[in-house]
This record gives sequence, C-alpha cells and structure tokens, in this order.
Amino acid sequence: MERTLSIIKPDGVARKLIGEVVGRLEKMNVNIIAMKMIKMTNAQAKGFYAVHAERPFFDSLTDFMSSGPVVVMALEGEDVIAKYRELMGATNYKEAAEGTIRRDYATEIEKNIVHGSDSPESADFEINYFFNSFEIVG
Ligand code: FUP
Repeated sequence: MERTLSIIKPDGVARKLIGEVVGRLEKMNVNIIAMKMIKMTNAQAKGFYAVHAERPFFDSLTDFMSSGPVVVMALEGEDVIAKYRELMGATNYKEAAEGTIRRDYATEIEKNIVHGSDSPESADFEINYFFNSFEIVG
C-alpha cells in the first residue's frame, strides 16, 4: 500500500473541475483517505514547493498556487503514486497522453489543474504538510 498527495489547483477549482477530477479518482482502484479545501498563503505555497526554490518559475508558481482555493487529498492504494501520475499526464500538457487530466484541461505548463507527489519521500512530506493524523481516515 502506498500513499500520495493530490491537489486540485486554483485553475481546476475555478473552472469547476473538482467533480471531474474526483470522479476520475473514484473510477481508479484507489481510496481517498483525506480531503479538504484550503487557500494557501504565499508563504505556505513557497514552503510546499521548497524543492523548486531555485527554479526560474518558482515565484510565478507559488503566486499561482496561493491565488485561490485548492482541494488537497491524500490517496491510498497499490502503486498509487505512479497510477495517479499516469491519470494526471505529463507536466507539460502538450506532451501529456490522450485522455489524461492535463491533456484534457490544462491551458499552460503552470496552469495544469492537478498536482501529484513524485516519490514516496515527497508523498510523505506533502501529506504531512497539509494533514494531521486525525484528518486521515486510512
Ligand atoms: P509535476 O510533478 O508534474 O507537477 O511537475 P514539477 O514538480 O516538475 O513542477 C511543479 C509545477 O511547476 C508544475 F506543475 C508546473 C510548474 N512548472 C512551471 O511552471 N514551469 C516549468 O518549466 C516546470 C514546471
């Protein structure tokens, strides 16, 4: 069993795609074990994306991620990190496979609707960044 963090980003929430993303998750063999809507401060977004602090897109990305509400979820299932990243599609939506969330809905490399952890280590950091143990039903 593995866990991962999913975020429906401000563009996904603003475009009323919460149901679409959650619907796709529920069709996969994974369980949503935590879920809430929050609006990050800029500092919280910077803390979340600290691994990207030196990247040229860091300020723009963290401004965007704190620009409106997001839905954060913890998912659990077998091989869920890879499975969920497959459902999301490539970071650059133009390279994302047919039928993926990013291919279907992303409009820019930054505004790509969803986030997913990329390793067990980052999943652990990211889930604990947003949820305490009482909020996880797993
Ligand atoms: P991903 O794991 O697919 O979300 O991608 P990364 O962790 O590499 O990047 C995190 C976010 O930074 C992406 F979702 C979008 C943004 N980004 C840019 O804005 N420009 C880039 O060149 C790369 C990533």
